[in-house]
Amino acid sequence: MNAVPRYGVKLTTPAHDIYDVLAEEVRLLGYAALDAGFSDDELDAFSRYFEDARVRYAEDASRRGHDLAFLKEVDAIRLLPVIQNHFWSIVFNGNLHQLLSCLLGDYYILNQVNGLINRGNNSAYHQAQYHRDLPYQHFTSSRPLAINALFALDDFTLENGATRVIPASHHREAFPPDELVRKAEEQVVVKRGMFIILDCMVYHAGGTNRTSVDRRAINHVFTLPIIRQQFHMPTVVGDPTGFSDKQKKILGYGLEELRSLDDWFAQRSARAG
Ligand SMILES: O=C(O)CCC(=O)C(=O)O
Repeated sequence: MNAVPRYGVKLTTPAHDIYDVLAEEVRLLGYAALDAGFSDDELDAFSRYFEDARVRYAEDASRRGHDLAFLKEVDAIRLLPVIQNHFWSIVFNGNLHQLLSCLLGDYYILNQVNGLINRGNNSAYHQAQYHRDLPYQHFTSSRPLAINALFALDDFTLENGATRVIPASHHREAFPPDELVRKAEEQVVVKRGMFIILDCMVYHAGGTNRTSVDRRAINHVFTLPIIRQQFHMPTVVGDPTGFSDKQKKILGYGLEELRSLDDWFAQRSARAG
């Protein structure tokens, strides 16, 4: 293909494959879409597992005496893969991790993973308010600190409330004026089976679902290991048998804070050995 015409350009960002291109799209605009590569049969199965997890999660919460409606938690299934372990194959999707390693390097951890339900018939949806995934933070960084891989379990359409983003807003500290938000916001329409990859500092929100059918998604926040996990994954996952060393590292095994000087010296001697 012919190069894009330009002049006065001495420096360009190299791109060796599609992942380099997508990574630069996330750096520049704050978001990009990535195909996870699942078949229709696999996506149908995820859809059934999700509904199963949704029922079990609500029953379990009620058995423990928690009222999800009172807690404003009806839109979320926290720790979805812990409830239904088929979802680990989305957490550890190969295409996703190829892109994450371009964006976050060779050490990043899973901060949170939630099933999300944007219910139909114009229902209120907690995620429909603009936010950053590192909320309350107002700084910019030269590289991403955290990435949200939002997996579309259903097609995201204009009618069912596809995710809205304010492109490039991760490059600014403050939330833009409302007039600009209305002018600049983009709605990201994707087919089921795609991830929307978001720099966690780009402002984004779900849309209103004007159809009668729920729009379901799974968010996966991955961060540099300097950021505390929402859930301490090694504790909630428990026995890590069945996870590879790389997967255990992503789950945050081996990251525990040191509790004593003896812990410090033990760590030093393991590294020296
Ligand atoms: O439901 C959506 O489209 C947006 C989800 C969201 O805002 C999030 O995962 O932080």
